[in-house]
Amino acid sequence: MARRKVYLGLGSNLGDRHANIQKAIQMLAKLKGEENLRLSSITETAPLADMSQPMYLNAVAELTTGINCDTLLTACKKIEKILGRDDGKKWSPRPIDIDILLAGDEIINTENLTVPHSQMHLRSFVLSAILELDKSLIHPALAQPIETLSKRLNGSDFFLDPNVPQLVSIAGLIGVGKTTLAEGLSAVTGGTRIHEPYKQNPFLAKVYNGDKELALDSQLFFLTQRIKQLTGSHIKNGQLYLCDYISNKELIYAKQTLNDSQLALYMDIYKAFEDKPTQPILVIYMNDSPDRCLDRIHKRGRTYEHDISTDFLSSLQAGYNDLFENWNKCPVIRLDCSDFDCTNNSHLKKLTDQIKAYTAFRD
Ligand code: PH2
Ligand code: MG
Ligand code: MG
Repeated sequence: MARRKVYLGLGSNLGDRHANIQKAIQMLAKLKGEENLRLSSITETAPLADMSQPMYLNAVAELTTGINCDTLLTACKKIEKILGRDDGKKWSPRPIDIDILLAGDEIINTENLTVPHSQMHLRSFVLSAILELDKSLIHPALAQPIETLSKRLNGSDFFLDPNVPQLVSIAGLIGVGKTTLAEGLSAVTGGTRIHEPYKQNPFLAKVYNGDKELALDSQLFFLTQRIKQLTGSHIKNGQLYLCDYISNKELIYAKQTLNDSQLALYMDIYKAFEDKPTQPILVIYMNDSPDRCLDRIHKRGRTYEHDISTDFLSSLQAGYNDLFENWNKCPVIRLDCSDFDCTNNSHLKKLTDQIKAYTAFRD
């Protein structure tokens, strides 16, 4: 077949880890027709999934080769064996693991082999090593630049865990379309919707109308509802949920709406319950300008929302941007809503394909 660039992931967490990687590289360089092998820097990483394992060294190698992926996989397995790997249980400590990450724009889904690697987009150490070798690569299955995939992780590493609730939370300004998106995604995926109960909040309209005394009550109502909706036996491991808010937004709103003494009390209560609600495994952060959000707010015509200002929305947006600037709890897909239509089925299907890559949900 035609020569193309193949990226291999190397990982070692047993024996002389550096020597193992060097020996694997020497053997890979001797593969037939291979001339231009390049290696990324080698980084030490914490073991994913099983934290009791020793630390890993990880790196990525770039090969320019015409060897097809089946043959290459056999060659990699042979090298793993020569370097002392036994075929023990999945994800056990090993002198060397060699995975095919990318092979040109090939997409392979067979019993033995998935290319691109099924979890590479969840690992910052893999994506940054690839970017060291080539900044311009596109992930052919996800149809996204590796650089975009890397930004979604903000430097952290994740793995798909089917044994937690598959909670996808949608974040973004009032009027950006979070509820419409949750509904659309739920229709496409069959996932369960979780909706912010703003209508049931008896204080909200009064607070919007300027009653600052009730701002704390309104915040406490939402906080209580978040915990009720996102804890308890109705939230099941492995099930897909599409939630039209992210619990952490409460702090952003609290800082906007509460006075100092209200905020101090609120913070104490918030902190005591912070880790109670189920955490999202993926966030979709919807982005649009405050002006376009304000347009939608006026169109939907909830009377109490009538006096929301662009300034208020801009402050909220700054709060959200701060939140996600340092977010490392799960991947964040940034959705530019100037060219996304939450009611367009082909837009929703494309986004669903991205979501599937970050959750253990399968249809
Ligand atoms: N590989 C795994 C499982 N966990 N963790 C780190 N840090 N690096 C790896 O290469 C790795 C892992 C399965 O191959
Ligand atoms: Mg591996
Ligand atoms: Mg492997």
